[in-house]
Amino acid sequence: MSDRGERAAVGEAGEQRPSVAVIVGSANDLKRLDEARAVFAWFGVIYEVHVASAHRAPRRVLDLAEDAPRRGIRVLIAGAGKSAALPGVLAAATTIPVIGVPFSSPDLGGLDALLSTVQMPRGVPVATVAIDGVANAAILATEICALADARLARRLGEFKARLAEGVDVMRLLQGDEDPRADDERPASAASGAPAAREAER
Ligand code: AIR
Repeated sequence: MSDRGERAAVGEAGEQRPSVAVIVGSANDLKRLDEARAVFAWFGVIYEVHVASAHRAPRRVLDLAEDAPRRGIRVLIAGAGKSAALPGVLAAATTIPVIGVPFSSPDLGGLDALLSTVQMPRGVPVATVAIDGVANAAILATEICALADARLARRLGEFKARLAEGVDVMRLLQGDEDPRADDERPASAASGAPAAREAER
């Protein structure tokens, strides 16, 4: 399954080629991607989303990994829960960087997926972020893309400057006009819902 609508909806005007592929192990994981979507919208990074399980559809996972460089993908984000083989299998089958996101689950809280994702054998690295750390995965993917993209590098500079001012990261990414943390805001502003804003194109 591939979410092409998402691919078309985000990114710079006129450019439709995704540079990041996000792959999750189950359709049930898609709802976990909202913070990554917010990051990509804020930075104007074009991405695509696929569902492919390393255990249920291993051939599809290998195809995605092998095709990615030819399609211009610069980095893969792979998220899976439980016995999370997906990031490692993708990393085994491609030379582009793989960022792994261990997803939490009720039984072991995500420790199972964390260990499966982070404990890769020497020679096959997966850059593992925190359990459910999809925002950081998307920011790291953006940083990798920015190595060859001056506009993205400038936008990352703006982002870091806003962080240093003490803004609330998710408020900033979600387009809140006043992204200060609650204890920094006037009482009336702190209770208001974040205003929606189109990502910069
Ligand atoms: N998963 C799917 N195939 C292999 C693994 N490890 C993961 C999914 C999901 C969890 O198992 O990434 O987080 C439960 O998947 P489901 O489809 O049973 O809800």
